[in-house]
This record gives sequence, C-alpha cells and structure tokens, in this order.
Amino acid sequence: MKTALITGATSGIGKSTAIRFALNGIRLILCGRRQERLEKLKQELSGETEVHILSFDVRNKDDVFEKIGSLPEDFRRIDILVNNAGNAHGLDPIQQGNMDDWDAMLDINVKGLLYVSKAVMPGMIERQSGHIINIGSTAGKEVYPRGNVYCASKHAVDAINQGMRIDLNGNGIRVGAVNPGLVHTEFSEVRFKGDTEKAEKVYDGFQPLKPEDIADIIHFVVTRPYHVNIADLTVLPTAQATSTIVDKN
Ligand code: NDP
Ligand code: 8X3
Repeated sequence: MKTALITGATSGIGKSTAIRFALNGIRLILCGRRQERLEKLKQELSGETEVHILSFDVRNKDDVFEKIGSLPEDFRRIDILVNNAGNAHGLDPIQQGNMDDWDAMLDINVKGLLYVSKAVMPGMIERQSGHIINIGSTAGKEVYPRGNVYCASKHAVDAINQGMRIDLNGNGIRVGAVNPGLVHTEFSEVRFKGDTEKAEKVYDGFQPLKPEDIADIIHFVVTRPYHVNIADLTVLPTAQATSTIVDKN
C-alpha cells in the first residue's frame, strides 16, 4: 500500500485528491491549518483507507519538520508527496500591492513548498524511490495583469520543479508539476478575502475545471508505470485559451 502526503487537503484540489486517493487504496497523511476540516475528512475517508492528519502552517519551518518528523511508524514511508498548499492573496497592480499579501504568497507557495519537500525528501532518497508532484499553475507559465506576485510565486514553483528533477536525478524519484488553469475551489474567495460575490464572478459564464478534474489527473500521474514520469502537465478548461482569454457567454 502506498502512502501519500497531501498539503492543502482541507479544501479544493487537495481535498479532492485525498478522496480520489482514498478510493484507490492509498494511505493518507492529510495536512492543512484547519484542524476541524482535517478531522472531518479523516472520519469520512477512514472506511476507505488509513488516514493520519497533521495540522501545521507550511510557513512555520520548525513546525513543518517537527510534525513530519513525528509521524507514527505506519505513516513514515512517504511514497507520494503532493505539494498543493497555496493561494493567491489579492489582485492589485504591483504599485498598489499589499506587502502582507506578497509575503503570504511567497512564504506559502514557494518557501512552504520547499520546507515540506526538504522534510520529506531524505526518506525518499534513502529508499531511492518516491514521487513528488508540485502543483503549479498557468500563472507559472505566463503573467497576467495584476497577477504579478502570484505569477512570480508560481513561476518559482515551475523553476523549483525543474530544479528538483535535476538534483534528484539518479535517486529513483519522480518529480513533476501539474499546472491547472481556472478551477472552481475556494481559491478566489481567498484571493478576494472572503468577498464571495467577486469570487463567484471569476467563474461566471463558462464551465471552469472542478477540483475533481485535477484530482483525476494527479491520480493518473501517480499510477503510470515506474519508468514514466510526467514532468510538466498543463490543463485548462475548454473555454480557457490563456489566463486572459476565456470564452464567456
Ligand atoms: P483552496 O483555497 O480551495 O485550497 C488551498 C489549500 O491550501 C487549503 O487546503 C489550505 O488549507 C491550504 N493552505 C493555504 N495556506 C496554507 C498555509 N499557510 N499552510 C498550510 N496550508 C495552507 O485552493 P485550490 O484548491 O484551488 O488551491 C490548491 C493549489 O492549486 C494552490 O497551490 C493553487 O495555487 C493551485 N492552483 C489553483 C487554481 C485554481 O484556479 N483554483 C489554478 C492553478 C493552481 P488551510 O487553509 O486549512 O491551511
Ligand atoms: C490559479 C489560476 O488564473 O487565477 O492559479 O492564476 S489564476
């Protein structure tokens, strides 16, 4: 039985991936800050697979290492790491940017991903096997108006994904990114700081991706034969051509 650690499992893409993995017999370590959501999801999935929850903020370096370092015996061998925790904070021209938003995006999306990876990688290297999936974005492939720092954080994920694959080469570890376009999750609610009306407008007039669509793809990625590493995969809603060209009716 494989074990997967998923960051950002309390919502959206991470939660859907947890459900998809559970239904396919993958043992789960579910991470996020919202303990009560983790406990609820554990309850829901425990009939399908073994679940362990770890509540921590990926920005807190010490906590990341302490929590991952104190996993019970049965969950210590992490075969799959899904680096998914992250969000956009704000959508402002850079000259009006909120510096706390900049800190949040760079600390969570970039540094948090690095801390979690550094905590998980030694076991993979020791066993000479493992699979790391970094959730990037179309925002890591292009820059759109007012996306500035969020796009920078996802371009960094793109670079880190490539760098990890290069540096881990020879250790039997697969490294790849999944880069979604517009997915209807809590993402826009976080970006617009709880302004639900503004958040819902993002998905008006077209069919966005569902988090289950991305979970399906992540599951596809982790179930390829060992010699197949999907290095970089971008997925868009059919109505979306680029970050700014979306066929809305
Ligand atoms: P959601 O807001 O639904 O989920 C974000 C998840 O990240 C939550 O589980 C949240 O958990 C976790 N998270 C956020 N901040 C922290 C933190 N400081 N420490 C630990 N966990 C944290 O958004 P999505 O599911 O859409 O986003 C998941 C990933 O997909 C992100 O990396 C995002 O950038 C990326 N993405 C999303 C797209 C979209 O259109 N939705 C498109 C392309 C990429 P909690 O709050 O409980 O800590
Ligand atoms: C999330 C998609 O277009 O809001 O990464 O940047 S977008």
